[in-house]
Amino acid sequence: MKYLVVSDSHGDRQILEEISRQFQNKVDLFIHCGDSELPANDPLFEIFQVVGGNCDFDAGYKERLVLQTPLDRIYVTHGHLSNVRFGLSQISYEAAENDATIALFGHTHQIGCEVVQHRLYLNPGSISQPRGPIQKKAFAIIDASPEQWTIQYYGRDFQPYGDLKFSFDR
Ligand SMILES: [Mn+2]
Repeated sequence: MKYLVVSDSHGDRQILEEISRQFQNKVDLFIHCGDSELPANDPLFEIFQVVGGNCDFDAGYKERLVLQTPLDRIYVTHGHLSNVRFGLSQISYEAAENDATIALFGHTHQIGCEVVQHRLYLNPGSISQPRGPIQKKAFAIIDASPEQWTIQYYGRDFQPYGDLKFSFDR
């Protein structure tokens, strides 16, 4: 199963539209981790499962989502409510409470993924305003199998970044 994850587009609606068009029928799930700065009833969110971020003021957004797939239970939150700037301890409690195999978040605009105690934590970075040591505008696709997660980060040209591919055993 493939899950496409994007975050922190900050008003850049067009790239979300392009991503959804480019990857329709190629992934099983589109997820936006917040700070889209779009209205919560934007038609794009019939495609993307979305949460609200600290820059989303529309009351129609949920703060957290739990998505069930045949292989995973995916916890999604923007991250500001889980203090992800200060590490993953709080989000790990929330993910554990929800029996999640994957925790997705954004907020820091920094690309990152790791597996701790059989749970994948992933930040797709920002598709518009990257920060931190890896200055690349990015989104991620998680390819989930029963044994592994393989993560590939992509750029705005829909091409994979050769140096941003990761594989983890479950
Ligand atoms: Mn943001």
